[in-house]
Amino acid sequence: MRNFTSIQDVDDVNILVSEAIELKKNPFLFENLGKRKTLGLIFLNPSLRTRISTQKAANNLGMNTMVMNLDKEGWALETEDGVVMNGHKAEHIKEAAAVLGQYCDIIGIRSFPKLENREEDYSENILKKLISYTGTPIISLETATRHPLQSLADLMTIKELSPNRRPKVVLTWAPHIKALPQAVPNSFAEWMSDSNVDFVITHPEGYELSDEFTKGAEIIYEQDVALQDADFVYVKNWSSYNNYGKILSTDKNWMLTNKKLYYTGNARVMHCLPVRRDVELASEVLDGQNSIVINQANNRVYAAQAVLKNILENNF
Ligand code: SN0
Repeated sequence: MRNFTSIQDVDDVNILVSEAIELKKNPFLFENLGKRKTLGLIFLNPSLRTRISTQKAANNLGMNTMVMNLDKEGWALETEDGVVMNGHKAEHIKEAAAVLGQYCDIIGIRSFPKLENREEDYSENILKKLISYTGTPIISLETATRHPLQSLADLMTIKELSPNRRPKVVLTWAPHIKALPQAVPNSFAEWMSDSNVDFVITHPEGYELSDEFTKGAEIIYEQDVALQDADFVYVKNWSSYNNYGKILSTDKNWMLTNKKLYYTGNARVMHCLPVRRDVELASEVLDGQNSIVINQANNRVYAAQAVLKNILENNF
């Protein structure tokens, strides 16, 4: 593949997941593959796991990495075309991207949605302009609509810990105090719909995700019913897609507790992190035997490494 911005960029998802599982066993097998190649990681929003796991993945392949928190340390970026730049924005994305393309062989970009204008966010303007103007392969580090490195790590985690049958995977909405992007649940739904799992989504009415991502998923509004016999429960908050960017519910009954976990088939509990304890997910669950969130975060390294390996092998 050339870019990694969604599951559609991947030739064979099963091979990519198997590769990530193999790299976890032997992370330094391809330690010279990325020699003298530079990965640039551009952040327009905060990050812990994505930033560190992707750097570690690149290091394991012998690459150099450069990280820039462009929102704080760069010039204010103009991303629209045809604007007379007489305001506070000093640099156009056209030049910024082209220059970064001179210094880097592969570029990763994190760019959250503003959650104000759905058309604008879902147009993925920044991602598309980077693909056009850098001339390098581009990796999404979570953009407005998707977080594919997270979804690959999630699928890898499910594959590692699955019972010897088709597992039931439930994505459940959770309460939050802030309006969060739909990127993680969109992406998770997209990857699950394409996998050998029974996939159920549960959320309060009004929190339907775009059906572009949820095709093939069963949607159940009663959380207790949805959780029945689940093997994996993925907990995540998101803001409304239809009533775009709005918080429609803060109902505490949607927080996953040990009592709710009882309805499942002793399910493993997943969350992409960061998680707000006792708002989204009860501490008793996070600290209990069923939580696999730390292993899930560890798998981010090998998911990123499998993606970088594939891009290095196919483009240089
Ligand atoms: C991001 C999101 O897309 O939901 C990143 C997840 C990988 N999460 C947040 O922004 C959480 C912010 C908060 O204040 O809890």
